[in-house]
Amino acid sequence: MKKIVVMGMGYIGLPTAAVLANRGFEVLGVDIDKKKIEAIKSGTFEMNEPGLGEALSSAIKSGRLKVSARPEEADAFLICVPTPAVAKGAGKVSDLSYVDNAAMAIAPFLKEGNLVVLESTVPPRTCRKFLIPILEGGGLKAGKDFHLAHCPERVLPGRILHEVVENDRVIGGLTPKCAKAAADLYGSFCEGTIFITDDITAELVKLVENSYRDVNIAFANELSLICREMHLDAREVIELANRHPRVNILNPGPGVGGHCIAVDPWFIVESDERNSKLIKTAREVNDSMPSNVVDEVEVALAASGYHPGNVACLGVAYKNDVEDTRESPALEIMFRLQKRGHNVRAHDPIVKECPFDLMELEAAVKGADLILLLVDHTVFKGLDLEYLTGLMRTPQVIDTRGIWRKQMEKKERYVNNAYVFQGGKS
Ligand code: SAJ
Repeated sequence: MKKIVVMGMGYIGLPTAAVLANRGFEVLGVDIDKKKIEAIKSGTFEMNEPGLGEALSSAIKSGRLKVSARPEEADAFLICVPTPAVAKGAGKVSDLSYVDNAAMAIAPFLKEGNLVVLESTVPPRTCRKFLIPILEGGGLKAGKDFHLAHCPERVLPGRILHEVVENDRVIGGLTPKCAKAAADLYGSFCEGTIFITDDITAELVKLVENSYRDVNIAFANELSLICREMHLDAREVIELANRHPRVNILNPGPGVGGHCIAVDPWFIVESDERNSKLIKTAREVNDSMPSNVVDEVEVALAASGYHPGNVACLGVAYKNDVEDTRESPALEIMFRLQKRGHNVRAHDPIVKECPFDLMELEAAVKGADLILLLVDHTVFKGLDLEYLTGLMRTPQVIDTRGIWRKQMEKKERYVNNAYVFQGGKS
């Protein structure tokens, strides 16, 4: 196998294309965003993912990675396009329009013996019910004339370049021969173990992984709400419970964001709502967290006498040390605060663009009535709260991630489930 077309130059497709090119494959990266294509070609495309810049520039320089708005004939096609969830009733369902477009674009170029791999996360049976009918539009039969497999991506943003190579992979083939063809390709660049199964099992495995994490985060978040009612420190309760050899509770926070964990559980609910009560409830618990944080802010500001007040929001990304703001609970909280009349000041040294004007740290904090820590970026951990609160009109801090517990130890009082720090000159 020599030539590979990667459909979608996003968080998964772009690093995968760079890794494949650097391993000696001839790769064509395809994206509908022409501006992005031009930026990748000219070497000006930037994504805050460690190691990606170097991998990309060496792939482009070698001439083995090319990019284009249209696919062409190849030996293998990897589909790495987004599969967002869209609102339906009280929940959400998958939007497969990008998979549809990618498959339509590939179909005319499919030849006998080709391999098509779907990496995008999808509801069970999508390969069979949705993808195959489109790909077979050109007259070739899946599993007979061309190979089809689902190989869900599992990389963690912030560690993508490592994990794309090191992680174990689950490969679900439409037939054992399809699985073998895909395993041969992934075996050429994956250092983890490759596990072979059928396509429907692979589709569900991916959803189960992210739902497992969502349910576990929801448990931590639910505990934080219970502790708030009891005026207890949720993080201390969790830390102590985690001393048990078979207990490992995750961290409560302002909600669950990103394009995976906040989305994928809905695909299970969409497939079997009757039996996915726990998964659905976990989504609801995690989705309720932003409004809980807003309530905490309201209580603190009301107590300070400045209501509406100036709120310095630290962190806009969906999680620590990434620039991605998709489904970010921080943004949801900021919009809600703005709607209630508060003056929201946004600071995030990693995020490049967001719907709020990004300010320097001191400008955001000066004259503020509350610092609201929303993301546990590493750079925030060492900030000096004594100094920052000295710049404020009302020296209060709510730390929704628990990164400043040590600094707050002596000064905290609890307002609901967050640490409220009354700093300044006291
Ligand atoms: N979060 C908490 N508390 C925690 C852990 C996370 O509130 O204890 C929050 C984060 O702040 C963030 C959200 O959850 O808002 C999700 O972050 P994450 O680090 O758990 O996961 P993602 O979305 O960045 O990546 C996940 C990973 N899946 C699993 O760990 C099972 C990754 O391996 C997948 O490849 C990725 O989803 C994906 O693309 O599906």
